[in-house]
Amino acid sequence: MKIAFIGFPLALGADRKGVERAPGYFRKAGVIEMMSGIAGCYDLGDVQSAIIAEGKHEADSELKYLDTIVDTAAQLMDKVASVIRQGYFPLVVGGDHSLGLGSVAGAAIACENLGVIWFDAHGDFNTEETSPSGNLHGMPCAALMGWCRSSMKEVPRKTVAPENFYWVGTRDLDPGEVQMAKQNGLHIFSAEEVRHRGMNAVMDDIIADLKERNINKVHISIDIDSMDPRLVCGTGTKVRNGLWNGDFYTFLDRIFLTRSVVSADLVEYNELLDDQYHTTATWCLEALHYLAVKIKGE
Ligand SMILES: [Mn+2]
Repeated sequence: MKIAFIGFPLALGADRKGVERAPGYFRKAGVIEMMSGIAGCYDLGDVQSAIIAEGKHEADSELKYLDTIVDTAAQLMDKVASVIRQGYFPLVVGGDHSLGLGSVAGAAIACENLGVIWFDAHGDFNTEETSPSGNLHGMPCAALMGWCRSSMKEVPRKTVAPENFYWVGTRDLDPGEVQMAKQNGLHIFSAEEVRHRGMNAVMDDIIADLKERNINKVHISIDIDSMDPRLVCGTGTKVRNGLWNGDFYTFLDRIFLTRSVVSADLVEYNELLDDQYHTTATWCLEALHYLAVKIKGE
């Protein structure tokens, strides 16, 4: 399948500058040419909001940059849905993880009974009530499941059932999230579980569950903070004891073997936090390279 590259140069959901530079950084590094050579790739440019984020707090006093993020995510949703319907593979490059609200919602419009794998150190399913920071990149999954009350809930025209979500690499849930996860029986495969059982065993479980639920379309949302900070330092919310490259590439091999992956995100690369050798940028470029190889086979 051919790739449609979509940039989402927004850092407002993380409320920390740097991640908005990533789509431009990767383009300059030649990512479009590289992907064109592997799978075929169209650069659809960047999604940008017409709403200027002047104040931190807009419609909802607790939620930072809500209006701008909701507007941008809604545009991304339409783009992702139409790209999938035209037979291309949307690869959305952030930017912060609030973009998941738009990309997952778009994939859910285009695909019946969508499954979502949220590959991340965090849960990102805080609601307005449980968010400790008011940063929207910690809330997209809650909005997608229909748990939010702010205008975030208006973006997904179709919600995704909580049982269709799978979290992998999780190791930093906020107290409210721990409670919600228990109450709703969310499928959470922590980094610790991956370490103890191995990624292959975890993927056996996920793939069996997808089959059982008749889910044959899957969106994968990759937050680079899923990885161990010793490997990936150029990101804003690092958490110790993360995943390793073997885990990551096994995950991609196994999920693409199901031939069900329809769209993907790669988010939270922050050039300003990278080391002098740009180790994290290199990690991302290699990940994008491998994704292109896998997408080609879809
Ligand atoms: Mn995230």
